[in-house]
Amino acid sequence: MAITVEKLEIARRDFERNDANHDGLLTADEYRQALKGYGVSDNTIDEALNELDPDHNGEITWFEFLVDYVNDVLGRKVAYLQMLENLDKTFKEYDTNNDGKASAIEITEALKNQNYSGYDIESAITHLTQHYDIDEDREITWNELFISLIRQFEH
Ligand SMILES: [Ca+2]
Ligand SMILES: [Ca+2]
Ligand SMILES: [Ca+2]
Ligand SMILES: [Ca+2]
Repeated sequence: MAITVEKLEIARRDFERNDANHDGLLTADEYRQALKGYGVSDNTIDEALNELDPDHNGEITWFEFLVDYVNDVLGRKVAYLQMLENLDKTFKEYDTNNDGKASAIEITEALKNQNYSGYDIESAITHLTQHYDIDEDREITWNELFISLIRQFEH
């Protein structure tokens, strides 16, 4: 099974639905309450929490949730936290207006600011959009970048 933008959006909605106080973090209690509503046993919930919260601080971040979700879907350990954090950092360098999308213009600006000295910027943009812009709208979203990264490990 492959990871798609749609699947990531569904996972995000699951996360947000379980996050009862909408603070962007899933506490163990919030998760427990949500799963109890589905009749899941305490043991199963404990096991799930163990995997979802690898640093055992009682809070599940979106990244922790996503790592677990992706590895579950793929059936092996492909995603890990450090990977998501690095990707997030890179993405933010490109998405300068912070709207969740890196446009061709933003990428051009970012490359110029980095004194990009590889092949010319236009081919760099073409390369980036060919590899990461899944829906070909000339903007790269965080999800598109993430999926592209994961795909390298799917084969
Ligand atoms: Ca919460
Ligand atoms: Ca945690
Ligand atoms: Ca942007
Ligand atoms: Ca796109």
